[in-house]
Amino acid sequence: MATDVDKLKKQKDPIVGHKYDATTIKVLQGLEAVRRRPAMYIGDTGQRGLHHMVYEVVDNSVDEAMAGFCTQVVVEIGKDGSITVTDNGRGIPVELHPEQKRSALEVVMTTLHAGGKFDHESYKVSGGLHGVGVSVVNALSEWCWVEVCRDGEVYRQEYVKGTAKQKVKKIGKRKKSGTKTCFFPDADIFSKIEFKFDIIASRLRELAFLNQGLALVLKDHRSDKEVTFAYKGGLSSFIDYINENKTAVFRKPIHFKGTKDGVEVEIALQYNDGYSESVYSYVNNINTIEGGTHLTGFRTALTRSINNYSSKYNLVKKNGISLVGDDSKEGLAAVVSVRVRDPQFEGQTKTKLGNSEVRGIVEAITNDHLGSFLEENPSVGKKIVEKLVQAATAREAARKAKELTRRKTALDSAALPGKLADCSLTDPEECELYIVEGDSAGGSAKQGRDRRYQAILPLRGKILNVEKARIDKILSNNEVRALITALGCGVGNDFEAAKVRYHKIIIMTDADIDGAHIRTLILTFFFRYMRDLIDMGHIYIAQPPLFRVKHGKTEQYAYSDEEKDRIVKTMPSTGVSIQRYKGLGEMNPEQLWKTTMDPETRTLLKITLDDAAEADHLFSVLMGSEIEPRSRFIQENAQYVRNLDI
Ligand code: 0RA
Repeated sequence: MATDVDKLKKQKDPIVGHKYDATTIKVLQGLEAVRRRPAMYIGDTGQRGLHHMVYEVVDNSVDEAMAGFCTQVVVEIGKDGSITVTDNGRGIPVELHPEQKRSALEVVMTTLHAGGKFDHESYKVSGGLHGVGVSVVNALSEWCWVEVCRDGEVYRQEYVKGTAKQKVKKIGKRKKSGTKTCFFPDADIFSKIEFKFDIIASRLRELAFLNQGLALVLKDHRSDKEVTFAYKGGLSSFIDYINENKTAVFRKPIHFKGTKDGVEVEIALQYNDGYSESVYSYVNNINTIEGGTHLTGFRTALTRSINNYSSKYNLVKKNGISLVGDDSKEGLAAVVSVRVRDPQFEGQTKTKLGNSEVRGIVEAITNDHLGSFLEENPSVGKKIVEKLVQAATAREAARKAKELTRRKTALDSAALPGKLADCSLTDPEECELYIVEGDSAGGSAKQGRDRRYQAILPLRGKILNVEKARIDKILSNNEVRALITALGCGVGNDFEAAKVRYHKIIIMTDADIDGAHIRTLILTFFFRYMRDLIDMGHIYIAQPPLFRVKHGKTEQYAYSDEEKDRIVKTMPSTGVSIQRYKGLGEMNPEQLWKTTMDPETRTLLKITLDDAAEADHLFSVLMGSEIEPRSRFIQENAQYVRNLDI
């Protein structure tokens, strides 16, 4: 296949309409590299990468806001499926770039890592997926245009697959400054071009929390949906959102900011009466899923401040209990956001902050603020200590419960649960575990499976709602215990994802409300207690068919209403029978194998978590104890719930 450079060489009059010189070649080589290996720049060419294109453009406007020059960013999904991002910042500079002899705008849009004076270089991240630059978006777009309002003029330039169609043109006058970027991703690069409102919305919401006062608007012209995210409270609002469905231990989140050696630190936290922790950390607006030095600094200081406070006022000894680091996690909702000039990212997914100096800075700022906060707000201090003493007491009870279960049935793989029909192979890589709703479907699955590599664990009825119970109670639930034992990777402090006995863990429930509920319960359990299994891509959802369409001897299965209609249309109108499956139990073992379990023909949905804070909120609303927000949420977000529930 001819590259753009090759094509250009063959043409007397280059497509860009510019002089064909060294700069042009370099630019085209850069863009060509991006188009040849898009995944290196935006992660992948599926849904994730597609949406990353939007984030990349939005991030540039948010950077302008961070610099103090922009208050609003509007993202529009066009009827044609394009994306337009408009901000009211200073506008990308358009003057001639001294070395490149081209407009700065053109340099920013067409050269990789243009950087420097005309880009927001300061907080940019090298090597990561963020901050690769808007030129990458341009290179991966079928078409793109930018309009810049500066000094009373409107400038415009258009591009095709990353190359400028002509020089920057003046096209009109306008007093207010700003930048508008519109692009349509290239169908040669992306597998499917369909932007999802909910995915973009949750990133904009997150950015609005992280950038106090900045308004981010999302308009969908396909459906006329529109939302504005703007939070006066910033991280405090983020905490309110996380704790929306929970009962806070004290009313207002603790919220503080500080700067040291050029590192800006902002933290908000609050305790709720739940048992799990929801802690999110960010570096330059990027979610550091694997944590890092900023989070370590925060945790150390949190435990230290509370311990100092409780020992100074003798709040713990009275109860004959001592607090350890883990106790300060129970019911903790916290967001730690730092801005670092030259962040180093480490870890498997390059989302772990490595800069060692940040640890001490966050620790010092947290000690300082939390120390004086507790002194000045003794009633809050007392409530926190009470909460943590409860946690310590439960920790002791859990230890006893775990010991008990270990003695009775052993939570390790030595004694597998009686209901488990294990597979004969033992290499986890090859093995699958089907978690099946109900004994009867479990029976069909056992008969229908390939017993060499497929194991079946039937769960009877609903498993315990882990959002409402502490670990000791969860561990005494038979269904949960059978699951933990079958998986073989332990739980809580003993959890080790690497020990899991199956690399595909497939949840197979009925296609009805109960099935959806059970599926969510199981997913919640994985999310709260075996999160790594989700992150490592081990958790799947089986897709049983909804219909069987039969005509004479031919029978076909449909997985959606539309598919059923399509199949029916291909058949003569007489003698067609349609069976709607209400449960897995209505299929015989052979049908279950053919439609849902045979790797050759089945469809599995892999559970991924791009936005843990959003998932956390969703799980807590769906499974938490407050009924009112749950029903309101389900009404308002039926679409999104379906997405998550899949
Ligand atoms: C650097 C300098 C200046 C503006 C920007 C970057 C800028 C970039 C983007 C990208 C999207 N929106 C943006 N808004 C502004 C201007 C420097 C000056 O005017 O003195």
